[in-house]
Amino acid sequence: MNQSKCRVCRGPAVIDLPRHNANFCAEHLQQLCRRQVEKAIHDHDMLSPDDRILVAVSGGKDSLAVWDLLAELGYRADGLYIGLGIGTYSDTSGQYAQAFADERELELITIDLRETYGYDIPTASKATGRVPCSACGLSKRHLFDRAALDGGYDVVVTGHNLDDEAAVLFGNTLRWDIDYLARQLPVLPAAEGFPKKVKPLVRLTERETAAWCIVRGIDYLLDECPMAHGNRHLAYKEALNAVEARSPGSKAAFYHGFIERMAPLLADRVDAGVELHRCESCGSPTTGDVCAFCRVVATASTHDPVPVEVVLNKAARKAYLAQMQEIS
Ligand code: Q46
Ligand code: ZN
Ligand code: ZN
Repeated sequence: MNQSKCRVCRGPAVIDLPRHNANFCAEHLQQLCRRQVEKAIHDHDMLSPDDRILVAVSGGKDSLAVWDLLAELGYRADGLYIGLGIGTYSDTSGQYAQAFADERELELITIDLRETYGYDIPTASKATGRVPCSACGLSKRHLFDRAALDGGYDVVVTGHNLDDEAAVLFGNTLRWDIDYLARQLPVLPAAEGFPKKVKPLVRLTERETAAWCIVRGIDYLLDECPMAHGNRHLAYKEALNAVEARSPGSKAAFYHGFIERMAPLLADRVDAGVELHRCESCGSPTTGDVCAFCRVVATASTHDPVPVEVVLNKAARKAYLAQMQEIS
């Protein structure tokens, strides 16, 4: 950006942040990001210095930024990457995750769905009739929970940022989905069979985490998952960005206002869950006899492999093929 000055040191700025009504140089952008993450951790009692942390790593900017920030702040954090088998997106994202871990000598655990469980996300979607993100979300949740409990980790960290959380909140509010709203918290405490889960980036926007990666020299996968194309979540983000452009700070006020003033009023809905028992097959908590993950494995692992293009909708397929052409 031309000639604008850092609010803190008056040196040349690298980014303007209208919601802070200020510009920042690379050093003071990092200071701002660190402080926002420390504040989120402190205000919501997310982490203790001795915690063993497992970071859900996708190879995108948010998961690498949160891993980098936690390591920098002195936390003991390992990563877990799950190979979802979503065409070239998965191949490339795995390489970014591994390169990041190798460069910083951090421990990255990798689970490949096809190697270990005999299926991938496109096949699971086709075989079970679930939309890809549903098969994917339940697989990831199960495997992160499992890996955290089996590996003796105290907490699972995800890289959800302010834009992600505000978009989900917007969707839940549009539908007045009270049960989802009640559970939309930056910390989910541990429960029988579930590890504690936290989101330390809830005070940073997507643009700020991308800027963190750039000034820290972190290479991350720019492409979105092809399955995300056209989903409602992106439409909510665009709508909130339009409001934010007119009125900087609205996104943060919307999300943090909810967490501070509205979420406490819904607290009694959080525990109003159903009774859980152990899955007959894997022992994880479930409402039925066999958990949803084991049912997906049983159905998808016996199905012929389905290429990613088959389960993309028309617009997503077009975008995916264009992206493949660019790569080759
Ligand atoms: S990876 Fe999986 Fe996301 Fe791709 S299939 Fe959907 S849920 S969009 S975070
Ligand atoms: Zn500065
Ligand atoms: Zn199970």
